[in-house]
Amino acid sequence: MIGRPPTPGAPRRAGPVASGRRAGSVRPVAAPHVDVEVGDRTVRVTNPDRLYFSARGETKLDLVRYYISVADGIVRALRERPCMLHRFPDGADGEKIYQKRLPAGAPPWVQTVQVRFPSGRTANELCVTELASVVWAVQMSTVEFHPWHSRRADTERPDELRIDLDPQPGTGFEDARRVAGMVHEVLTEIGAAGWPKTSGNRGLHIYVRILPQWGFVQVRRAALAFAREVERRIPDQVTTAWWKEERGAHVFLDYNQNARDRTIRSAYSVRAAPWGPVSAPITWAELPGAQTEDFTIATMPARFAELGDVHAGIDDVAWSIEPLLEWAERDERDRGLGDAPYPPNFPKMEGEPMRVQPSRARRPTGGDGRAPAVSSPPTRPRGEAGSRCGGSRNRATTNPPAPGWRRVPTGRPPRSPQSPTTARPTAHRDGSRPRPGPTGMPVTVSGGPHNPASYEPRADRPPRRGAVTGCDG
Ligand SMILES: [Mn+2]
Repeated sequence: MIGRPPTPGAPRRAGPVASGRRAGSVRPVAAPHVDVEVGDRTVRVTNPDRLYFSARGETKLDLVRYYISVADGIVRALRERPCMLHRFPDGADGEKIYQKRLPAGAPPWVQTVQVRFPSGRTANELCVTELASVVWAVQMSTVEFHPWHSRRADTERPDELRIDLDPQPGTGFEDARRVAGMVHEVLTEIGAAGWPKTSGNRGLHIYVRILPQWGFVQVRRAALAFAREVERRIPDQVTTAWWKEERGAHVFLDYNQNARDRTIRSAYSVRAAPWGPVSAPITWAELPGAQTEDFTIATMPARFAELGDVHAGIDDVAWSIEPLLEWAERDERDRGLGDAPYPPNFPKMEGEPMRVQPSRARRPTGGDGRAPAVSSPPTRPRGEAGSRCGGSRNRATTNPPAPGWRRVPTGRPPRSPQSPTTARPTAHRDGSRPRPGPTGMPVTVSGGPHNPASYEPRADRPPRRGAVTGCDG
């Protein structure tokens, strides 16, 4: 590096090390920090040589380089969303810290968005508006980025419907690929675009941009109706059963990822595993041949340099979830399919069936001394889509193609390709960027109102160390 002018985004080694080590030490001393230029910001990265990924030996600075190499991709995936951080101060093999609140010591240009918890307390979470705040989060030992599916302009109205494909024991990524093909088919029938990406583990995520006009309860309801439709079509491959004991060797469509405060790994986020897998956006054309292990921090920079962000168009058009809410209504009316269980940390929701594991509910007495539970609530008759065999009963009655989701141009300016090393912030730093959704187009969506009674999970605990992670396939 010495003698070369600093290039934007290129790490600059610190000068001679003035450590407190005794003179005469023969041990090589690592640079205590490097200053990384990101646009017009400078981010100091401490412990740049700390081993983060043991399989190939990438360091913390290599992780910084990775995120810089996919600059506008990671910023697009996180932009203006409350973002939970998974931090690994000792590298990906070490302890995990779940970090909701912005870590202390952030530079003034790092932005936040306030979210509210059931207790009434609030937290300021990281709100990425430019690449430098991603790099700063990595400096704070963040490996994984887990954004909300809503944005700062209205955190209570998601603009992203998440279709989460989790292969269950006995199935794998290839099964998820096949199911994704059916997801694509159903989305195409209703005229909506889905954006597939690998999860970084064994599953796939497919995102749909939606108009931010409905609350979390309704977006989750729409996701459940969509999942049940896919399940009806390929019941031997898909399950929507919340209880693991009922899922069998199927790909689980996790509708609960659309609940409030549920977050999953973003596009371009690394997963904390020794080989540094990445949640990789792919195209539908690539899907049949895609191998999840092909996408790592070692391979993604070249892919991104060649193809750019294959999800670059994701914000261009948003859809109404009305057709899916109609499916939900029809499921309830004609098939007796009501709501499905929420994750355990949620309060009991209106219309939710009894949240008890079916095998426990069948026991004559509960182990906790409570009255014996009945086997099934009226809104969830046996044979519904939540059970393995329920789907096949309804196989012949798939929903007819909807007239098409309403396409609404978002009025965004045309995209311009950016070179990773000269990436500029893709959003206004004052947060004045127009929110996703219609701008200047008459929109006549008469969708359901935001449910004011939307609950919040108990999520305001301090960060846990080494806790067991949630569901991801
Ligand atoms: Mn998953």
